[in-house]
Amino acid sequence: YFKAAIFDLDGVIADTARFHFLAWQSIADDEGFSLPAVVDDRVKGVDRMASLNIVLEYAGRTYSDAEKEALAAQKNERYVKLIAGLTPADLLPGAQLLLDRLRVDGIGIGLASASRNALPVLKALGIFEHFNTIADANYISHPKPHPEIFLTAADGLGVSPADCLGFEDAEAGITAIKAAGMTAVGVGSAELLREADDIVSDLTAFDYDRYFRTLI
Ligand code: B16
Ligand code: MG
Repeated sequence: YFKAAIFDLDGVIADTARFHFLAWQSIADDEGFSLPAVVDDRVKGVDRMASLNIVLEYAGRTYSDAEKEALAAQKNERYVKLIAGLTPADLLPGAQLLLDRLRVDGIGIGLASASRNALPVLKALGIFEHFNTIADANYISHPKPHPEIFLTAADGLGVSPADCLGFEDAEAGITAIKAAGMTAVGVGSAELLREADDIVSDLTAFDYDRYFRTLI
């Protein structure tokens, strides 16, 4: 049995990936180019500046560092506006029940999110109190697929990586979990998340008793 669960945020717990994509699309619109749908998957789990670099591949010209800083800031302003209306209804299916069960069973709960907006998102969704430790992009230096963010969360929980189960919707995230020496549950497309040890379409399909000991 595992002693801790470490979650990615966007696309695993929170239905926010669509807002990231919308914000990038509006930046592309302003700049006069369009984004193919595949960008939605390409920016999943990828930090803000690296996401911008992916977006600008479709721009047809190069941008200076100063221009990039300005566009990244603009995208974030728009994203922050889009998430201002988040409520517990924006939790993804199965997330609330899983977090509640883990808490009741005394399993450590950690967050490993590339988003610098993770804290306000958790608070708006009403699940901030469930987390025993939070590792987000504000506190780490190597983005996913580097294992640092998952190792930081395990450290915060005081649990060794081998006893942690990681949940991710992004390929880079699964790679990070595996590189950290943890077991990976992919949430979403089996095609994209091939490296995962287990794959579920969403958290309602997660087989709790296979991984965690139920106390009551
Ligand atoms: P921010 P996760 C990631 O969060 C998103 O999947 C990714 O699309 C986004 O660019 C990144 O956070 C940075 O977000 O601009 O808010 O810092 O999936 O790792 O929880
Ligand atoms: Mg994600």
